[in-house]
Amino acid sequence: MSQNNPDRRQQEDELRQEGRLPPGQALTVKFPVLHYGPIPPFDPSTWDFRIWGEVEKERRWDWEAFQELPRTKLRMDIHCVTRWSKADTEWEGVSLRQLVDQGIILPKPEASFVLQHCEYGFTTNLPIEVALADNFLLATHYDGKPLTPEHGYPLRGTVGFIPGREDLKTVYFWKGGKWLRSLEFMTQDRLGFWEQAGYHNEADVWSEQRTVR
Ligand SMILES: Nc1nc2c(c(=O)[nH]1)N[C@H]1C(S)=C(S)[C@@H](COP(=O)(O)O)O[C@H]1N2
Ligand SMILES: [Mo]
Repeated sequence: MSQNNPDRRQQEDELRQEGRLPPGQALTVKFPVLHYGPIPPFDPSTWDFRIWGEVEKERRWDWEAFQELPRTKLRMDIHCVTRWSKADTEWEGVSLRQLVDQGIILPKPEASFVLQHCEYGFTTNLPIEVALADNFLLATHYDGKPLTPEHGYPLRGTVGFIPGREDLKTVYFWKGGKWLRSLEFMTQDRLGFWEQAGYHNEADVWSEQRTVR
């Protein structure tokens, strides 16, 4: 579909009228792929997911055990700093909030930031209150199907805007790490990969916190 097709324009106008299109963004009906470096292979026999750092007890799940964690569905609008937005994206996976609520993860009281660690050393950081909000998910599925390799299979962080939830901070989509392998809870903030490259640490979509230079 071309970016100028009339359906897309109409959807974009509707979204804007509903107050769901942040400044400087355009609606896309595609799902662009954006990342640095190659797509990592997945081997379920060696894959694991870990929680570590400022937690009462570090946790580790292999691929099989990870499937047993409580699951959640989440519908959001996602906003990429490169100015495309995608409405009503459907995700499924594990809610960090729920893992904490159920005592499966116990952050220490002094834990204030969460760093997503991905394959090949990619990282991205969030304040703990953003990582524990309803609009952040450890996603295994998109649109009812397992993630495709280029979108982060088997696991990625995902973050976006839930219509009506203006109370939640909404950050650009780069704050969702593809090929996610662990979460490090931290007392101090540490910049992730794109944040070190000059992307804005806060990344609020409504105030266009895109870059710092
Ligand atoms: N591991 C990894 N995750 C990443 C990135 C990356 O370079 N490596 N780029 C981020 C950026 S800049 C964006 S915009 C989104 C894009 O996700 P998509 O390719 O599924 O659209 O992934 C984010 N997650
Ligand atoms: Mo991006």
